[in-house]
Parts: sequence; structure tokens; C-alpha cells
Amino acid sequence: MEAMTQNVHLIQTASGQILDVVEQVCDNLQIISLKRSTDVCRSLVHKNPLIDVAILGQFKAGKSSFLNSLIGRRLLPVGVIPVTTVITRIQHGENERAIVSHFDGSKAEISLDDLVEYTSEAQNPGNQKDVAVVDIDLPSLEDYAGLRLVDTPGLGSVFKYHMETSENWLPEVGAAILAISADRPLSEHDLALIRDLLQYTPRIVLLLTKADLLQPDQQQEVVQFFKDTLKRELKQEFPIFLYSNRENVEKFKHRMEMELLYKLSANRDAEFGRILQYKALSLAKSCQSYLEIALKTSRQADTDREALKEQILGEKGNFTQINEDLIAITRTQSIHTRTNIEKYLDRFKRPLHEKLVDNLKHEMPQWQGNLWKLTRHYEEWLRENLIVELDEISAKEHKHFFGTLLKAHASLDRYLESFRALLGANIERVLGVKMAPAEWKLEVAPPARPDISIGQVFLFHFDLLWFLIPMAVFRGHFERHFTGQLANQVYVNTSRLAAQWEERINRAIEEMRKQAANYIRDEMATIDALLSQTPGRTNDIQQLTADLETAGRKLAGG
Ligand SMILES: Nc1nc2c(ncn2[C@@H]2O[C@H](COP(=O)(O)OP(=O)(O)O)[C@@H](O)[C@H]2O)c(=O)[nH]1
Ligand SMILES: [Mg+2]
Repeated sequence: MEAMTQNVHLIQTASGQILDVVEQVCDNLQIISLKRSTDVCRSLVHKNPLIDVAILGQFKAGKSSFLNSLIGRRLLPVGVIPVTTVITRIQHGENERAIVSHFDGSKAEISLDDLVEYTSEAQNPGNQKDVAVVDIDLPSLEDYAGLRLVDTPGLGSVFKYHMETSENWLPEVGAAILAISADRPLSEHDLALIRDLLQYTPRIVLLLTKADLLQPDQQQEVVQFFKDTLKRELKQEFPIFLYSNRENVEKFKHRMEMELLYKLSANRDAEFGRILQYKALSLAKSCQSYLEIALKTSRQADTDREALKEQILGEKGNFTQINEDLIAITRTQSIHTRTNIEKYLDRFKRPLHEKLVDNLKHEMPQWQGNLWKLTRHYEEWLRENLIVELDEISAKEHKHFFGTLLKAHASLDRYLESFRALLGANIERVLGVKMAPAEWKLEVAPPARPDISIGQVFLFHFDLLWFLIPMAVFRGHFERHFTGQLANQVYVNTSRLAAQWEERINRAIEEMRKQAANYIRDEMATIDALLSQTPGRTNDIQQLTADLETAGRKLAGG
């Protein structure tokens, strides 16, 4: 144990030295893309935290259900629509408790019974409560000492904060359990996620959830299929675990614990060392490829360098043109947002109208008083009913409004990919250097749920005349008038709803466009800075390369 602790300490020291060089390189060559990974590594060098065992994967893969099954109680929210909205970490602790940390740094202890108020999409939509993370201590998790189980919102969810939360988490991942539903084939998303994860951890396992959906012989077939595909696509093998929380739960859980969780827990220090070492070496590798570019450029004469820049950035080097492309891509989509939503909402108008007419028929006879009072009653009733109904439609159906958002996302994503591919190919052709894969992810901003407000119920006012109107005679007439108003109210307010959603969705599309532009601008700036180094820097760069190699060798050996 003593020796182990010492070993971890050595790895931390050696990783610290790599980070010193990486930071120096980034400073010197103005590289911005490695900052986040560097920061995370730096924090691991300074403390000796629990190992974060993160459950990742597409939303609805069964991540939260799996964790509930491990801890033996239904603690985390589970559902058929994306439900987990914030990172939730569970660890062993003397007393049962849950602490909510907010982005502003404030913390509050909450009762475990109130957990879903903070972690579920339904009760904390869009993470309105600004929760950064929820930490839960459970006395029952003694067997997992040294580990922290991390539930993440889904990757691949259209909600920006889900993607963002999960992806921002990636550099911090200690060990990764990638949950994939066993009844689905391995997707491009999953492969991309594994590739990303390989930058951060050597400990990746696959969890094929919902095994109960398959026959026993199919189960083995699927495992074999995943094995073969991963080997072919990633040239690597990964442990694969089947799981179900419906059938044979104990068997699946036992294997998971014996072959992964207990092992990690028992060898916690060695594991932590291994993970930190891996992260630091991976960072060094990315840094190395930037250094190679800088070195090659630095060796060229000034005139050559100008030509080089042109060759690499080429036509795509024209940022104004790129911006125009991006605007065109997003505009093609946003002009259709409103029509799409309205078309979709059409189907709800009739049932909604019928329901309101029906409700009104039951309600109205109970209203007492003169026309003035009757009108107030009606307005109030209508407002309440429309709010409830339209809000429900919004909550249930808004996924169907996202068509243009998703298309814009896909087009921007493709544009970025091709920009990146072209840049990479040019750099390789001109300088003979391969770029390390960069994080190149778009985030989709979620339209928040709109407020619903009801417009004026009457176009003209009876208020001045109400005392003149004999209700005994005219009540029936007004009741018909109220009922007659409903169709128009439904029409006006569904349109309002469509407009509100359009505004939010198009704003989200606009946000995505800005993100894409920023990505490209940053990457161009980095390459530009690399290419613009003054010639006298060859020695500096060689020195940095040598330092990085020495630090890397030391860490790899230690
Ligand atoms: N048949 C089956 N369904 C499951 C299993 N685990 C989860 N589910 C269902 O899958 C859906 C998504 O589960 P959830 O845990 O919320 O997924 P998450 O979004 O990845 O956290 C829910 O409807 C669960 O009931 C399982 O082992 N078998
Ligand atoms: Mg979940």
C-alpha cells in the first residue's frame, strides 16, 4: 500500500512536469485548444480524488436505471423521454445525504426524497435551477469505496445542456462505462464517443443494457457482433458486459462487480495512477503534433511561409466567405421553422376546440351574476384552460418542433467536418504532419419551454352597458357567444405558441451558427499563429520538443 501511494505520487510529479511543458508550449505557440484538458489534468496532479466511474451513452440507453440497480434502490429518475438533466455523483459516505452545488458556487443539502426536483428534466427543465452537480453519499456503498459513480445526461440528446454537461465531463472521466441498448446496433455516435474517450482514459467498458429484450442465444450473438465491430473499427478490444434490471439481475450485477467495480475499488491507487498517466501522455501527444508543425514552419524562410499559409488555409482561409456559408446554411432552415411548427400544431386545434367547448358546457351553468361578472368568469376560465392545455401540448410535443434545429445542426456539423478534413489534409500534404484529432463538437441550444399568455378575449367591451342588459333574457345569447369565441381563441393562441417556439428555436440555430464560426476562427487562429512564428524560434521549439519528450519518457517509465 505504502509503495503504491509512493508510486502514485511519482506519477503525479511526472505528470506535473509534462503539464509544465505543455502549458509553456501552448503559451509560446498560442495554442488554445488544449486548455481544458490541461486544466483537468492539473487538478488531478494536485489532489488524490475518488475515481469517477462515469456512465455515458445516448439518452434512454438505461444509464440511470443501471445505477439504480447497482445501488439497489430507485434513487435516480428514469423514463422514456430524456429525464436526467444534471451530473449526479454517488459515493460511499457515513451518513445518507445529498448536496446540490450550483454554478454560482453555493451549496445546499437536500433530502434524498427531493432529488428528482433537481436532477430530472420534468422538474428542473433546462436546468433552470442552475445545478452544477449533485453529490450523494450512501452508507450502503462501502464495497465501492474509492469510487464515485457518475450519472450523466444523455449524449446525442437535442438539449444543449445535456450534451454540454456530458461532454464537458469527458476530460474528467476516470473509468467509462458506455451504456448501449442491447437491442440496437452500434451507432456512429457510440464509436465517436469511444474515440473521444480514448483521449482521456484507458479504462473503457461497454454495457449492453436491456438484455431482457433479447433471447439468451441472441444475447451472445450481439456481444460477438459488438466485439467484432469494435475490433474492426477501432483496432482494439473492450470488455463487454450484458445487463438487465428486469431479468437475471443478480447474475449480471455479480459479474459487473467482480470483474470491474470491486477490482477498481480494491486497486484504487494504482488505477488512479494509471488513469492520470494516460491522460497526461495523451495530452503530450496532442501537444507534440502542434510542435511538429511549428518546427517545420520555423525552418522555412519567411517568403516560403507566406506561400505555405496560403496552401494550407487556401480558399477556406477566407473567413468572410466561411461566415457567409454558415449564414446561408442556417437561414435555409430557420425560414421553415414557423411553418413546420404550425403545420404540426394543426392536428391539435380541433380536439382542443372540442375539449374546450365540452368543458365550457359543464362549467358555464355554475357561473352566477350579471354580464360583467360572467365575462370575467369566462376570461379567467379560458386563460386557465388554455394555459394548461397549450402547456401540455408544448411539453409533450415540442420534440416535433425541432426539425429545422436538427437539420441545421447536421448541416453545420458536416460543414465543420469538411473544413477540418481539408485543413488536416493540407497540413499533412504541405508539412507532412498529422494533426491529432481535436474536439470538434457542436452544441445545440435548447429552446426553453415558453410561457403562454392569453390575448384579449373580446374585441369590443360590454363593460359599459352591462347594467342595462337583462340577463334573464340574454343569458343564453351570451353563452352561445362565449362558445362561439372558442374556435378563434384556439386559433390565435396556437399561432402564438408557434411563434414563441419559432423565436426560441431560431435563436438556438443562430447560437449554433455562432459556435461553428467560433470553432473555425479559433482553429484558423491557432494554425495561423503556428505558421507565423518568427524564424529565430527553431531552437526554442526544439528545446520544448526535447523537454516534452523527456517528461513523457519519465512518465511512461514511471
Ligand atoms: N426492458 C428493459 N428496459 C429498461 C432497462 N433499463 C432501463 N429500461 C428502460 O429504458 C428507459 C430509459 O431508462 P433510463 O434509465 O432513464 O435511461 P437513461 O436516459 O440512459 O438514464 C426507461 O423507460 C427504462 O424503463 C432494462 O434492463 N430492461
Ligand atoms: Mg438518465
